[in-house]
Amino acid sequence: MSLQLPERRDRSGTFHRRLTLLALFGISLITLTGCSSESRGEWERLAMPDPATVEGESTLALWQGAWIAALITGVFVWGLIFYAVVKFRRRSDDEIPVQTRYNLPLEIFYTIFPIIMVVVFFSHTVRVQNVVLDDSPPDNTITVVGQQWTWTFNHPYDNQNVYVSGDGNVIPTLVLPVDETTRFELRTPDVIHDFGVPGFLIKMDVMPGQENHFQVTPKRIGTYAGKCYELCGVYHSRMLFNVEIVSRADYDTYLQGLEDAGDVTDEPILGGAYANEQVGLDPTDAEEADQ
Ligand SMILES: [Cu+2]
Repeated sequence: MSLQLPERRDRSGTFHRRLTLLALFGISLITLTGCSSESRGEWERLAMPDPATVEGESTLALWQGAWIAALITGVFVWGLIFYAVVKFRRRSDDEIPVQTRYNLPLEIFYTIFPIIMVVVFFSHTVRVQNVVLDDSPPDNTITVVGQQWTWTFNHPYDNQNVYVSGDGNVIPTLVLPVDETTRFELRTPDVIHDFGVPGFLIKMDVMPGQENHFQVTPKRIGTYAGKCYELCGVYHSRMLFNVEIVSRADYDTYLQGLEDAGDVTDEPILGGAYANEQVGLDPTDAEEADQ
């Protein structure tokens, strides 16, 4: 017995030192990361990107609202748990607390309340979905083609189709006019891809044989990054693209530039054999990678 006491004291000393170190580490982490206005914005948006489109604002509001509702519920439930743990902890008298059964008000509460929560979450989700998937006639339509392993963007211009396409080495750029609604018609000749721009807070599957579309209204000029969100195959990681939101005048200049460069067809390029030619990969490379 006499030997155990110093050992115990030692252990609790180490424990306290570790706890202090952990607390210091936590405080310095918060202090070091929580200063810039950029990271403050990230905290406010709960890690969502700053939406670059009008539609993205609704998605962000849904995200924030859902987290706030979940946190309020969490605090309430944690409170009840800690209350029960402390109030009914084991005591020396070893008396079992009153066992509550057939408590009708309590049972009604925990049945009705989750149903109300699900209804509220569901109604807000449907409301935001209607905003994000709004189908009213857009100002512009761009046919987006996902292909193994890049993207082609077809813009109607001058009663023709002008296009830009990436290849194995070049990441294509999707140019969009600001303050105008642009619809993306999503097409693929091969496998399922997923077209998305994190800054737009939306993505959608690009599926063979299915004509998916959505539209966005970019609200500020800038450069963004886009990518394929579906693990579509061996060179999936190459399916990146840039997005440039420009003024109407710059957009017209850009389209004219594509026409002048001869990147013109009668109809939007939808891929197929043409898409595979665009890949820019040595066929033997692709074969090796397949194995
Ligand atoms: Cu893909």
